[in-house]
Amino acid sequence: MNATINDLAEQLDDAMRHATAIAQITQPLSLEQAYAVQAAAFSRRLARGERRIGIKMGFTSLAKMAQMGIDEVIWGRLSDAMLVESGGAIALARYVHPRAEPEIAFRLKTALGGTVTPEEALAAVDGIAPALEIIDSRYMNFKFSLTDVIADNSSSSGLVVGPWSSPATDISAVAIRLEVDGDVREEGSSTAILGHPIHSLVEAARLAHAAGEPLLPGDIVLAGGATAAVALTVGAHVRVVTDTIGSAGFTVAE
Ligand code: OOG
Ligand code: MG
Repeated sequence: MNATINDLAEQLDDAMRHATAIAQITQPLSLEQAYAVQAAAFSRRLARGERRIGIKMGFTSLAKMAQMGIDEVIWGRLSDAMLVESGGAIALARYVHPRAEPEIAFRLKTALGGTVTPEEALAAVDGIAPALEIIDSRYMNFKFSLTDVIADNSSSSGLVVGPWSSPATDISAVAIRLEVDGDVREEGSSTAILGHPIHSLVEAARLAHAAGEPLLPGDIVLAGGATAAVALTVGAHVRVVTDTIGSAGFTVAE
């Protein structure tokens, strides 16, 4: 018998809470059903007292598409429990097999939803920051199909946000490095994110609106990894370093 949307949501939520990997979903899911599983799993977090703080975009760069073998833009939901203070630490044991990737974050001052131009999207922004996303697939070996990863909140597990810059800042070609213990592990540019990160916000506005959850004032939108992600190990000091909008980082504890 096929598992229901709620069963799948419970399995993924349990895998997340217990940091234990599960098998990929065997039954075919439509994109709509996969997002319904994601929404149901996120509702369980909200029922435990977590608060929605925005959304993350995925597979908005060729580097990420190539690393994971998926070339469709996806999104996931962010909660306050996923926020890690810049300079703070995470406990590796709370994740299955976490990775980090360097991103650009937008913070909104006004609601945004539906079909918008890049100019309209930018007019809703009150801050732009360098960020790290901590991704952690709840599936064994970090292997998944498009619908698997969507159901699993697009692997979203944490975010670290650096200093906020003015929305007037030129982010068309920000040099972005991912460093571990001071060594450059990945290098890229904000241009890698759909040609310009604002295009990711345009997509976010469209997708969130289509899901009946338009972006709200105060929301954070992660534009997607500019480079491939790196696996986290105990003791690692992970940083996103940019040439023009600062840096952010965290440490991996046991
Ligand atoms: C899926 C999430 C992709 C990004 O920034 O492209 C993503 C994954 O790689 O596990 O967050
Ligand atoms: Mg990401």
